[in-house]
Amino acid sequence: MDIPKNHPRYESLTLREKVKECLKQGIISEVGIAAHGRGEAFDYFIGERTTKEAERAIKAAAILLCNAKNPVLSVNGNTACLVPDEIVELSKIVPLKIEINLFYRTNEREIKIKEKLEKKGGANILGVGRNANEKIPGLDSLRGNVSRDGIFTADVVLVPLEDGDRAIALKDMGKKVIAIDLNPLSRTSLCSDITIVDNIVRAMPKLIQEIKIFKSNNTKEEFEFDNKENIKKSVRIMRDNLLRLEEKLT
Ligand code: PTJ
Repeated sequence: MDIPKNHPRYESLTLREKVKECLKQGIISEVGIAAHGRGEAFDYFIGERTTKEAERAIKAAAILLCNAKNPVLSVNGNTACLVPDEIVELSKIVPLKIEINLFYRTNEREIKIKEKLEKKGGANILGVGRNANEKIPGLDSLRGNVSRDGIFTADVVLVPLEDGDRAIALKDMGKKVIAIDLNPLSRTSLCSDITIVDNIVRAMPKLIQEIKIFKSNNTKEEFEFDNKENIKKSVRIMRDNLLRLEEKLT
C-alpha cells in the first residue's frame, strides 16, 4: 500500500509495509510481527529518536567491535528485513562475520535470508543448515545451534532484536555482547555489556558512521561506558515522556 508522505505516521507505517512484505517473502516469522509491534510501542515511549544515551552506546559498540578479534553479527528475520544493506556494510567495514541465527528456525527461512543478504553483497554467511555445527551450552532452543567459525568462537557478538536467554548464555561463555533493543527491560538488554536502546533502522546507520570515524582517527581510543547507568537514563527518558503526556492531560 502507498502511504501518503504527509501522513503523521508515515515512517512507522512504511516500516510496517516492509515487515508485511518480508512476512510474505518468508523472511520474518509470523511472530516477528508481534516483536515488531512491541518495538513500535517502546519507540513511542523513547520519542522515536536516537537519544544521547543511545549515541554513547553506539560509540562504545563501535570501539568494541573494531577492537575485537572475531566479531560476529547475529541476524534474525526481523533484522534481515529491516536493515539488510547495513548488515552487509557493517560486515565489510569492521570487518565482521554474519551468522544467521533464528529462534523460529527453519532451513527454508535460513536460505531465504542468506539469499537476501547475498543479493546485497553479503559473503561467507554462516549458521545455515549443517554450518550450525556447535551448541551454546545450557541453551535448549534452536537459537543455541551456532557455527564453530562464528558465534561459537566469537569474542564479541552483536545481538539485535531479541529478548531471551541466549545473551546470558553467551556471557557465560565469556563473550562480550552488544544488544540493539528498544526495550530496555528485556533480558537481553539487561545482561549485555552494551545495550543500544534505539530503533535498529536508526541505530545501524549511526553505528556504521561511528565505525568509520573511529577507523579514520586511527587511535586506540578509550571510552568509559557504564551500561546499567545508560539503561537507567533511557528508562528515565521514557518515564519523563509519559509524565509529560500525563501533565498535558490534566
Ligand atoms: O527470526 P526469528 O525466528 O529468530 O525470530 C525473531 C523474533 C524477533 C520474532 C524473536 O527473536 C522474538 O520473539 O523476539 P522478542 O522476544 O519479541 O524480542 C524482540 C525485541 O526486539 C523486543 O524487545 C522488541 O522491543 C525489540 N524490537 C522490535 N523491533 C525493534 C526492536 N528493537 C529495535 N528496533 C526495532 N525495530
